[in-house]
Amino acid sequence: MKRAEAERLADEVLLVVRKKTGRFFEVSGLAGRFKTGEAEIGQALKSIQSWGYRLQSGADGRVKFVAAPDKLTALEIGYGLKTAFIGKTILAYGKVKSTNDVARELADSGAAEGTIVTADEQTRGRGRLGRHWHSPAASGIYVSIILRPRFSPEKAPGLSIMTALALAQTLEGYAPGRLKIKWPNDVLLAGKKVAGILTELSAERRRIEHLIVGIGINVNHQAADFPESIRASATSVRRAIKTKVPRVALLQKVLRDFEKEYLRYRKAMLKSSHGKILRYSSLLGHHVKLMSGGDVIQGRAVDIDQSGCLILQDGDRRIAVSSGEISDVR
Ligand code: BTX
Repeated sequence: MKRAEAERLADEVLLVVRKKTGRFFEVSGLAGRFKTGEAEIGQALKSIQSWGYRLQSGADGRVKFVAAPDKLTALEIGYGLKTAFIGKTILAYGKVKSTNDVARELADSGAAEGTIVTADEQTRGRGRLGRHWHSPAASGIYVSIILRPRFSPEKAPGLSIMTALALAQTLEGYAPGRLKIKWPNDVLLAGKKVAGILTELSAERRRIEHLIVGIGINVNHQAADFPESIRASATSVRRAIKTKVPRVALLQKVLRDFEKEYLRYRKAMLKSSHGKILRYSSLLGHHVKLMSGGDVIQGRAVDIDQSGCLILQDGDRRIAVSSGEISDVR
């Protein structure tokens, strides 16, 4: 049997045995079902185990599926993913420089809306303004989502806060009541940064070519996994709830919540999510100082409008800021 054929057989055997987790299958029965020999099925079962799946062999050549590995492979992420179009195509890598860079190349060569790129580790994970996003192996989620919305480029900035809202809602299921959104693109857990968002736009005149939404989530990091420089300001889900969290299931929920919010955003921007955003926002009511397009702006944060702008009140003046770097909050 050729290698590709053997792999396909292993894929199919895996699908059959995992559908009935806990039930024993006769190897001879599987051979009959796939019209092949028992030796080939034995080989397929070995391959499946080498991928990290746990199988249990019983008496008389029977075998049952026990558990899947918590590995960010395309097969695992796609298995049972309940989305309409986000993650219908999945490219899952072990190690890349930046998933946003891979996604941009794919988008430039025509990848469909909803295509996602994930990595177990990033060597040059990027934050905003050329900053670094610490992305160690086997502990975080690093995913980039390709979007091709039909709205105009001015509506793009609000997608960061929309994504932050989706992430806050997902993580709320793990650490109820402890999530906040810090405009424009941070998600805080117990007051520390647990996730970041990097949205990159490619547009021509009045039309969006594509948008890449890059999401980094600290999932199972221990304190020592963070470099000294961010140890006090960063956290992970595991640090906050003292339990290791399966990354595949978390990513599937993220993709689902992201899709829900994105569909709302396409219809009416943040109109129907406005109340939730205000509830999660960490800045409202505070005096905020920020840098935006070379200017220093300050005032009391009073709202986040339907396009994702932060609204500051400075005396009689109301200032809408579409993007910026917060330097002080009081
Ligand atoms: P940001 O510019 O808001 O945040 C970057 C800053 O956050 C850094 O300067 C550092 O102080 C701090 N930081 C770095 N790494 C971490 C971390 N793991 N946890 C908490 N704080 C950290 C945020 O930019 C946007 C991050 C997006 C990352 C995703 S991962 C998938 C995709 N690919 C890629 O290269 N970037 C995105």
